[in-house]
Amino acid sequence: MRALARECGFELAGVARAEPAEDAARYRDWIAAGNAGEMRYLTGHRADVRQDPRHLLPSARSVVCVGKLYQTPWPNTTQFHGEDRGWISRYAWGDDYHQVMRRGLQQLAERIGLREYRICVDTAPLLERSYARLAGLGWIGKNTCLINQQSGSWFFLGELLAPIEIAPDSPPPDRCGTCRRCIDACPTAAIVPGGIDSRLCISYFTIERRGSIAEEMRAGIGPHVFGCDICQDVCPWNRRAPMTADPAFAPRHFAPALAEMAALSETQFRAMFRGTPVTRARYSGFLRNVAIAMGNRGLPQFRAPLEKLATSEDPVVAEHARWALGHIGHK
Ligand code: B12
Ligand code: SF4
Ligand code: SF4
Repeated sequence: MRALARECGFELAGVARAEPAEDAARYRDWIAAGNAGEMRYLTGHRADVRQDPRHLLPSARSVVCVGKLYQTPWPNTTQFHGEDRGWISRYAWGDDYHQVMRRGLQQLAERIGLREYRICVDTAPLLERSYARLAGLGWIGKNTCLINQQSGSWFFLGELLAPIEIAPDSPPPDRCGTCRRCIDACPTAAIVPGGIDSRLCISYFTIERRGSIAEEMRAGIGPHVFGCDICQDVCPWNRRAPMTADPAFAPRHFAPALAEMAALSETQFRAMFRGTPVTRARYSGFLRNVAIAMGNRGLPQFRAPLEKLATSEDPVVAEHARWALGHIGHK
């Protein structure tokens, strides 16, 4: 199975039984504590479906879990200091992984000879990290990412639910030990005892959150305009993480000039980020993020582009630009 998966572009692969995951209660507790914020696709009926993969494919006997590296030889957030630039998180520098993973999983299903199967990549109601851990792909770190001893955590997950019995793998030991670098480095203290409190996480604000972002949370977002990598950048297991061999993840835009981003029309935004995950923020959310990043950078040259954004017809963008104008020159 691992050899076949490798031929389909997946560096990591393993198998778990298609049964309720042993750590499913953690998910229920996480939701009950309000940690999902406004991500409604995680709560209600979708939360119940997550408890058992057979809700997604009743005949499923095995969950084939795969991992695909996306690390490229480009700087980490923690090593980059372009004052006039915003930061896009590593996973969004190249092609949208959903399509790349799906293509590979489709090939894998064909190689195995499956006629009935279900592909899951991120959006399906499946506890991807739980099954990947059970399938031996890694342990769940304190930053909640799945970490592999040789490959670190810069990899995406995908699954093939299959109606055939395949010998399952077993989970590796937890190798975080006494380390707590991710907890200490998180600028918004979003790593809490039950996992990530999305209501505090920069990734949630800049990707998932629609509309206004509470004023008290804006400073913590720093220069991030899409996603956040800090809790992975500081992880010692990522120091020697291998690079992806897939040209799909070659960086297109990683630290764009904020003034140029603020001036993009909606058509230009779509053209620039077409086929990358960044479009998920939508034009309005992206300009809102750019305004916050400019306010946090505080450079005088951002005054003119922010004044223009403050006249936007979009009330959210206009309000965030006014807030940012109040922070220009303060640094
Ligand atoms: C919602 C979501 C988010 C939310 C919430 C994140 C979170 N940590 O819960 C937000 C928007 C914040 C987010 C951010 C990111 N995400 Co996200 N996200 C998801 C999504 C859709 C669901 C995750 C979820 O169910 N969360 C709820 C919690 C309770 O579930 P969980 O963290 O998976 O925990 C389960 C198990 O891990 C286990 N568990 C947790 N802790 C422990 C500890 C031990 C000891 C044990 C035994 C078990 C255990 O219990 C839980 C199940 O009950 C998944 C895809 C999917 N369908 O699973 C992608 C996914 C987790 N995201 C991913 C990525 C890449 C990211 C970002 C790096 C993107 C970015 N650069 O901004 C950040 C990372 C932030 C972080 N530190 O987690 C990848 C992670 C790959 C990996 N190697 O781990 C996934 C798997 C998508 C994919 N298919 O590749 N994400
Ligand atoms: S992604 Fe960023 S904000 Fe979210 S937990 Fe990690 S370091 Fe904190
Ligand atoms: S930084 Fe340390 S505690 Fe956090 S996930 Fe990595 S090894 Fe674990």
